[in-house]
Amino acid sequence: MPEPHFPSGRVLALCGGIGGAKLALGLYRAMPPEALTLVVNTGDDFRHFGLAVSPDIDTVTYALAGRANTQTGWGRGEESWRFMDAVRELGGEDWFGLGDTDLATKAVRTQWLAQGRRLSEATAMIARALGVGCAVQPATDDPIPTIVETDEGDLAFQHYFVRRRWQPAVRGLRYQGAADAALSPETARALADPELAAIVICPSNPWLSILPILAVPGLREALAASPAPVVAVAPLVGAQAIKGPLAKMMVELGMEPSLQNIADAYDGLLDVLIVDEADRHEAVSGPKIVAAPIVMHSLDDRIAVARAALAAARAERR
Ligand code: FO1
Repeated sequence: MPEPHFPSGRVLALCGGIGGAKLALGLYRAMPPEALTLVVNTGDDFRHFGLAVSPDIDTVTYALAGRANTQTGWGRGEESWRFMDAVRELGGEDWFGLGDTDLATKAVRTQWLAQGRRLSEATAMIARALGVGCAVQPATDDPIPTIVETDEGDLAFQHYFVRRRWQPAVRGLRYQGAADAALSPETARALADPELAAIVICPSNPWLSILPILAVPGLREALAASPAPVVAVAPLVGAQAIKGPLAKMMVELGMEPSLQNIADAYDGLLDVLIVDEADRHEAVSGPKIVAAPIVMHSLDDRIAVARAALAAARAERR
């Protein structure tokens, strides 16, 4: 009988972006969903056409619901684009793609927030409606918009990432409002849960997707104080970002795109860093290094990486 793949007890994972959503789905399929809590980045959130857009929350929710657009990684599959066609015809802003059914998610979230619900509540309602069986939640219900300081000036996150296709050179990042943000009750409870057996940091861009979460007062401290081991999966393979601007951004921030700089970005928080087999001989000081195949193309890849992360956490607990 093979050893169970998850530590008995609860698992809390931090994720954001498209790479993060891949491992989130792997975890969701590798363990009992009711034992999994996904804390998702909201630094990418913004208002567009007056709608409350929470891109990373929707990317993760759609991935777990089996409703994601597998080509782009964001938005819904089986999508139609009549709204965007009409926006273009009217001369409206068409740089951010809102599919017709994805638009419904943004619209109902906007209405529920306007009726006084917290982002956590709206997120849980959408996840439940789409049949997601695990907790999906922001770290805070307060806005923590990421500002990207570039050689073209300060840009709101989506203007940098989508409108300018992450071409401006990054000079710095600010997690605006994070210092005044309060942990959501749901996330505070999940972090304090004595049943917490593993904390997983998904292979997201640390600066864009994980550090905004860690900037919420009390979150980093709770992870450091938790008896549960902290296991991160590297977002770089062989010093190249698998998707998105990570390697480019690291160079612009004056860093070599190395696993050491990824480990250092987490500033002593990691017990284990899982790196790809290709990087098995990479010298990284700080966290314990575990090598495993971490590139995720198929669902089986996602589940295998999740199992590697959970097995690493289980081994660390002994
Ligand atoms: N990313 C893009 O590159 N282009 C888009 O038009 C786009 C639209 C979009 C709509 C809804 C949504 O939930 C996400 C969307 N994203 C789009 C992805 C999103 O901007 C990024 O994935 C995250 O903010 C960063 O990981």
